[in-house]
Amino acid sequence: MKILFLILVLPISFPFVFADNEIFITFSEDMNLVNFDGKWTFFHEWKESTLDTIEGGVILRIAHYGDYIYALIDNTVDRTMDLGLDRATICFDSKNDKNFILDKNDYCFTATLGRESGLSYQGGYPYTSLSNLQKIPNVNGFIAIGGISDENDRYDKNPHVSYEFKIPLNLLERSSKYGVYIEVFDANSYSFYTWPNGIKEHVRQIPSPALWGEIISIDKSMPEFHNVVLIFSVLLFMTVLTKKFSVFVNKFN
Ligand SMILES: [Ca+2]
Ligand SMILES: [Ca+2]
Ligand SMILES: [Ca+2]
Repeated sequence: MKILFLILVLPISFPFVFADNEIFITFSEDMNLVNFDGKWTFFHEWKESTLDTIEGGVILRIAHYGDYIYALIDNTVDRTMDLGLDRATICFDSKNDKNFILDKNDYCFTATLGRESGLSYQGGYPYTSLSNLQKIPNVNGFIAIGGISDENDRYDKNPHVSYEFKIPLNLLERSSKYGVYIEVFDANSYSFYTWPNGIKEHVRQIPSPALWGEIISIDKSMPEFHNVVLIFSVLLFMTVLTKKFSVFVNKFN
């Protein structure tokens, strides 16, 4: 059991230093309880998730559970409900290639205020748009929804625009690190809020992945950690059982 204890504890026991353009993503079973209505619905809903600030007044809560990444983007500064226009986009650079343009394993997902169905885009299409993104069919389990906050919001009780996402990890190829870009748009002020800050140069263009930040599962739990522990525990249990059984058999021989 000592070995299992070390495997469980060592990855999270060393001090880590994060740069400004890094987000630490945590494992949270509570994500299973998220009610996808585009807002912080009840007191505990997003409490067990990582907290980051995208840009003054725009909050990100993010976690992973099972086969999905879960994210809440809370735009407390957008109090104008521009239905069908206010939106938030999260982009992932799978394999963290940091290429100059988005490649085939890079994806963007958009949630729009007032729309229950989100949009999915894939990179690697140089002739489709300025960002070489192509709209693709949504995969099973994907959710991206924009909503209007209420008194349950953790950061501001005044009604404002917020977004919830459920993004399938298998589409992104499971990894402990991705390149990430987040963009939040308020149609009323025609303002973009981005993470990392200040990298958006053209209104219709997603910035180059070379400029994006990174999202990191520091305990490596996002790709496979739980399966490894499970397999190891089963093997350990079998070994102990076999040894006990052989002692028992020897006693009666
Ligand atoms: Ca909710
Ligand atoms: Ca707005
Ligand atoms: Ca990539």
